[in-house]
Amino acid sequence: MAQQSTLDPTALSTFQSHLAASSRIIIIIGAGLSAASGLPTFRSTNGLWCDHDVFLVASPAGWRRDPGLVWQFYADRRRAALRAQPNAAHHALATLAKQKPGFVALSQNIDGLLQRAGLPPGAQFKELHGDLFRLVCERRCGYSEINTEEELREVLKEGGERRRRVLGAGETEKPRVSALLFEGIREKHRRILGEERFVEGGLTGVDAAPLRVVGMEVRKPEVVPELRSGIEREELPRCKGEGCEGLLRPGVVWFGEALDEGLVKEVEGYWKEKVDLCVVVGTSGTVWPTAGFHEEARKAGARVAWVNTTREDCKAREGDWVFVGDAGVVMPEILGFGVDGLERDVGV
Ligand code: BJW
Ligand code: ZN
Repeated sequence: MAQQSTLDPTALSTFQSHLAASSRIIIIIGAGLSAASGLPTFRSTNGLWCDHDVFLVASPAGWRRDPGLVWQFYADRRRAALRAQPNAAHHALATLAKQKPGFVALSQNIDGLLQRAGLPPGAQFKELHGDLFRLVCERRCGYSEINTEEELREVLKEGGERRRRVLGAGETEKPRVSALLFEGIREKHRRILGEERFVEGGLTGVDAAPLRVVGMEVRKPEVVPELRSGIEREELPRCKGEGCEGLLRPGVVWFGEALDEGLVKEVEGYWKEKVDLCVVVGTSGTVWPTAGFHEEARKAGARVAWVNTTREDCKAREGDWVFVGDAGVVMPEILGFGVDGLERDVGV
């Protein structure tokens, strides 16, 4: 039996007419795009991974304290991404990229699923927060490699077992807002203000707020386990740069780290030409600089469409389209492939 659309037919039809007439189309992507492939979004984890605060694990301070734990987190995600398949939304976007030469995708995701859906060679696709399968030197000596092995090291496969052995009863109790978090914030402030203006000390819980996703309801244990994986530095993948003794780390961008400078300049260039349509899909829109891109697109003349399961995450203005639902269902439909997945004319 044919599936029924749940979208407003007028909105769908006006969106599709605009899509057909659009040449420069910018798609802004977040974790919700890959939800239908079974990959959890940051929010859906409730802010926790194995009872650790994900924002601490995915941070420069977390890396300095316990690179083994950070590696375990990313090893889990590498395994999950390798086992996942691109969903109908990835396929619909890859097809749109083939049909519209002015297609640009700006993705916060690091999972590689959109590329695996078959983006055409030369498609404008930017991974703003890096790539789960690129390994870079922690010392930024210039060495990097693409590595898609499922298990990077035996020690990373052991995952939780080893952690549980290390974290004996009574050893896990640490204050909720940890010194580790403050360490990261201190470094960020130091970098933003510069050595001369930076004043040591005086950080409070309020300082932690910008690191969190605004409005995120985080189920937090009263205490968080100390970051201890029990993995020694010597057991982790090493940089192969000549004479370099650094570790390899995931080539991703953590809070407080700068996005690739060249990439940022390229993205700034996108708003200098007319943009016809901007589609914001599956992002809470809370992480900068991406959270500001829809405004830039608007200033460049774009009409904006939102696709999200949560209406409140769509920062829609009058005249925008809002399509509430699973991206895996909504994207193929609005892009003209129908609820039944059949390709239709999208005005190439
Ligand atoms: C569905 C669905 C389904 C669910 N279908 N939808 C300006 C103002 C204030 C603060 C700052 C600022 N500028 C910088 C900052 C600090 C900070 C920041 O933004 N803080 C905020 C929290 C306030 N930003 C940074 O530190 C950035 N660096 C930076 O800006 O440096 C300055 C600089 C810039 C340029 C040049 C030079 C210097 C770096 C940010 C890096 C973020 N890193 C992470 C980890 C990446 C690696 C990894 O993945 O492990 O990126 S954090 C995490 O958040 C990850 C994600 O990519 C990112 C965004 O999350 P996303 O995708 O939105 O996911 P969720 O889970 O939040 O939301 C899911 C959404 O999907 C929800 O809306 C659901 O409803 C929806 N959904 N299922 C459709 N089936
Ligand atoms: Zn190195």
